[in-house]
Amino acid sequence: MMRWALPVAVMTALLLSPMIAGPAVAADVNVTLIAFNIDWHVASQTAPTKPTITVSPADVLRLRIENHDAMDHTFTFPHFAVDRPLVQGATIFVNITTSTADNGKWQFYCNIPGHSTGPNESRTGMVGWVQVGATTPPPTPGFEVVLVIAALGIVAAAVRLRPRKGN
Ligand SMILES: [Cu+2]
Repeated sequence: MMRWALPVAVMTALLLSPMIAGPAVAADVNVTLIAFNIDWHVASQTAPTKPTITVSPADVLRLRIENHDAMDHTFTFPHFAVDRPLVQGATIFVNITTSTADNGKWQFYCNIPGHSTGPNESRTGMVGWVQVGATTPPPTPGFEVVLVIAALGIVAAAVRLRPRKGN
């Protein structure tokens, strides 16, 4: 009886692991976005321009948006239906609740003429992105099947290699 204990434990762990590693719990993601020198920056006005903010589906992105310029901007984010004025010196707060339906990379910008140009989602100038979910698609279900087959193989090998006592 005891010789089954290890293989059964290994099998159980392998079969349960995809469920244990399942979707992450939704989180609040706090980000300070700064308009400075007619560009967006995260956390600091010296941080790189045209930032990408990454969140997981179902996260709530809590944006604190500060305008450090002596001119007006806007925070305009078509995918999430946000278009807020950001006058000089202002700080505004925008909460964006995401879902799996928002998986992808979405562009925000400033809509003051001359600050950004081009069609939505491919503007240039004062722009940034929010990436919802992984940049690469998650493994297909077929991957889990391969894992289970590998697990069965390991179990079979383990059972065969066990020394037979008292047979
Ligand atoms: Cu602007």
